[in-house]
Amino acid sequence: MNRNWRKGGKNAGTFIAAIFVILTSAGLTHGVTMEFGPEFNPANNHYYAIYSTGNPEIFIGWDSAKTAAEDQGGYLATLLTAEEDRFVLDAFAGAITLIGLRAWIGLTDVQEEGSFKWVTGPEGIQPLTYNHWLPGEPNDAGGGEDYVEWRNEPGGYGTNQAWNDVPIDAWGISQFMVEFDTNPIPEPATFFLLGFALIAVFGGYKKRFKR
Ligand SMILES: [Ca+2]
Ligand SMILES: [Ca+2]
Ligand SMILES: [Ca+2]
Repeated sequence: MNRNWRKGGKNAGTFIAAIFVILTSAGLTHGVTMEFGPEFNPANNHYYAIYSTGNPEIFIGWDSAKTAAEDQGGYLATLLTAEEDRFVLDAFAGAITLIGLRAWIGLTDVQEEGSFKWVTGPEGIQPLTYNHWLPGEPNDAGGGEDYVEWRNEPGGYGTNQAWNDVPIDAWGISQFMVEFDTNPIPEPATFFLLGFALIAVFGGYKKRFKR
């Protein structure tokens, strides 16, 4: 009896954990959602998506965005080459035209002022070899701009579609760009297997009441 109870408890724990995995993979536990994408880049087999807080009035800091990107299984995008930069501009051109985008990317000069580095990708810390700054940027305005936004607002500041350094908790940024090495949307087959596993676990959980 005691043993059966323990078995049931363990199965219940597995069941709850499985639900948590589903919620996590759906991005529901962090208050952020995928707004655009994922877009596949055949040049490097990576995927790119714009995530947001879901409300342009609710901002997110660079460090929180970095954590949220990792929680989604990716990282703040690293636009290492002109080709990669061009890809995301083309991929999100529709969204830019529609609403404009201000999204964090994985670039910072927090360790050494003026020396910007990509710090988030699987390639490890990368010095800046290609750049796409807005005219006059990076300007370290007020001496406290160490993190970079990918800023594209047609008709506004950012018409040139490029980068700008801003403070870590910059006012007005509710989006971030996430890069993935594999497709962040599970294939239907994965959902099927997960559902099958849930039924099996739940079946085991119910069984103990019959004994
Ligand atoms: Ca990259
Ligand atoms: Ca700076
Ligand atoms: Ca700036």
